[in-house]
Amino acid sequence: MMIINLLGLGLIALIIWWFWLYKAQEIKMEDNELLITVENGVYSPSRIKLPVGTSIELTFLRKDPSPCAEMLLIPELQISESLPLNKVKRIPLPALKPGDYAFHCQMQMYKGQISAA
Ligand SMILES: [Cu+2]
Repeated sequence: MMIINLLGLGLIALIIWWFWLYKAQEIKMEDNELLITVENGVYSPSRIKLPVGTSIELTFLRKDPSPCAEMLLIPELQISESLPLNKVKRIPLPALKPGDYAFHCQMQMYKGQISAA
């Protein structure tokens, strides 16, 4: 009985997660910009391709309440920003040179990479 209840809860969680993911992708398409969510230990998407030489704004939505997820660092670009919980934060990037730029939280538990080409 207990196991069946747990399975049911797991299924509900999966459905919520699935629908949330779908919604996030929809926002991205609609605004024609990139929304990066911060949740469950990952940035999604975590690998981002950007064109060289244009200034672009990254949009972050942090859903993870842990303090670890708060800071967003892009060391090569001297970017260090705090992400408010459940609010969209826009971070303008300078025009990029070709190369890879890592971004991560303070303790590097969340990790992502921007590739400019
Ligand atoms: Cu962290």
